[in-house]
Amino acid sequence: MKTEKDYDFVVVSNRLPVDRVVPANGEAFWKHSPGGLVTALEPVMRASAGAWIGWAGQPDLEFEPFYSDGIQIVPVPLSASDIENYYEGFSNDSIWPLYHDVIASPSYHREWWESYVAVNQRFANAAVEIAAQGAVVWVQDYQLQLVPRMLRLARPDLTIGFFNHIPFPPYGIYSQLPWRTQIVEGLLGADVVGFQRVADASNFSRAVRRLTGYVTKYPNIEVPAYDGGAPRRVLAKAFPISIDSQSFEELARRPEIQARAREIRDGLGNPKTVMLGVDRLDYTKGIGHRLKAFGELLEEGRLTVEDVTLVQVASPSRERVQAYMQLRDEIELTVGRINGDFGTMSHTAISYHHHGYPREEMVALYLASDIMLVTALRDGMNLVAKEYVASRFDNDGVLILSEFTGASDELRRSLRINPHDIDGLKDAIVQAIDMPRVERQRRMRAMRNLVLRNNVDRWSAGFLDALRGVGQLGQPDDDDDPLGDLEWTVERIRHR
Ligand code: GDG
Repeated sequence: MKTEKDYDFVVVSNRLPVDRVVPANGEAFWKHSPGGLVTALEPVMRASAGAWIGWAGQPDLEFEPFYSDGIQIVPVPLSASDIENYYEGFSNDSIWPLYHDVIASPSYHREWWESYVAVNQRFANAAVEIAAQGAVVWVQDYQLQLVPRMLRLARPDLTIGFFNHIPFPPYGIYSQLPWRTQIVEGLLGADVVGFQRVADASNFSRAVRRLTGYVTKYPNIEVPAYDGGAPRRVLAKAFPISIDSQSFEELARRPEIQARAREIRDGLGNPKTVMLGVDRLDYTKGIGHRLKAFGELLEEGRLTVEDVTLVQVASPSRERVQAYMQLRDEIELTVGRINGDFGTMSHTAISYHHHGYPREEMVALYLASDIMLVTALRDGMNLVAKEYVASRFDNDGVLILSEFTGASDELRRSLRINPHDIDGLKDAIVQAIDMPRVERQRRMRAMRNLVLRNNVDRWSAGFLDALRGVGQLGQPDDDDDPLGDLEWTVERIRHR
């Protein structure tokens, strides 16, 4: 390992990009987990002495830093109590439901908050220890919102970025949070605070104005210096995340994956239409709404199980959090009812899978499906929608996409739906089934152009460019945003 304070580019995220695998009778080893973020950041890491700080995924274990595929990995230990309070508690039972428009009720507990502060400090300290003078530190996501300020206080020489993968809620909702000012101040320690959608960035700016009175002009926020010097300018704007589009297309073009897609359709009894849902089993994903729409279409005889099958992959998630246990029961009860009511000896209505699958199998499923159903009630981006599009090199398939996802800002040629409007959702399903091939292809082609161009490399390059730019810019970044200009003027008058 290099000596301390030697890393020019440091990523800090709750989870490391490696998993520790412990075989039943063998020695534990580290497995690289090839998520989109890792794929996008690997080249940057390799080119510029990079390190990744995060939790290894197992409680009460301490690991020495090590190299994995050219990345310096720096594990941060979490105890069972940290996991209960900081992770399952404050992150996943306070912030997650609050930031997703209180679809489920957030719980607030002071001991969870205390643990969140302590664990954030631990992650910040790890970065303080290894970041070189003037290094770039990029902090990821809602579990670590206090880290930017902690870093700036300890190491004013650093350039600090933060990216929020989930939505940032409107002020009326955000203001519930007992620690709302501390979180906003925590984020404002960064030079660039990135969000998925313009709406998230403007919700954040509004929260800043309301809670701190700092002057904002989208996408800039003027923040007083901690040492009483000249104010800093923080850039808070949208950087919609994407996927490694080319690798999805490349997988989809493999003959063995196409053969597997045909096998999947055969296994389902070759219905005319295969519909697909792929989600972590999470209450934000609107799985119940999609089941309700499908169940009603079968009940009304507008669809039959001989013609249409729904494949639902619900990958296990946060299984120790109460709301997730309850959701699983509800979904599985509904699936059982629909299958019991409408299934025949030869055809099931819903092919339901509570598993995670290898990426190859996911791509085969994308290819095997005529319709992809994304009915999230609120979703930062929704990568599944983009993966479906990237995989369809045949320019076929229809994407039904909730307007409450970040992806719907870009994928305008999908069939955009409001998942709360069950009749509208049912009509969209029928429209997708009946859509002529020419129209399917026209829509898919347009969406593919976009997803292949705006891939995750472009996303990370855009964010890092903005981050490198902040130190040097003399002028505010003037995005063409008339509402922002108006707010800026109003704020100016107020601050006179
Ligand atoms: C958060 C935000 C934002 C799922 N099941 C399997 C599997 N997956 C993969 C999908 C996709 C990823 O997991 C899920 O990404 P999403 O974007 O759909 O949703 P979240 O997990 O909630 O992610 C979200 C994202 O962060 C990125 O910023 O878009 O809004 O909530 O890549 O393919 N992959 C495999 N097997 C599975 O069974 N291999």
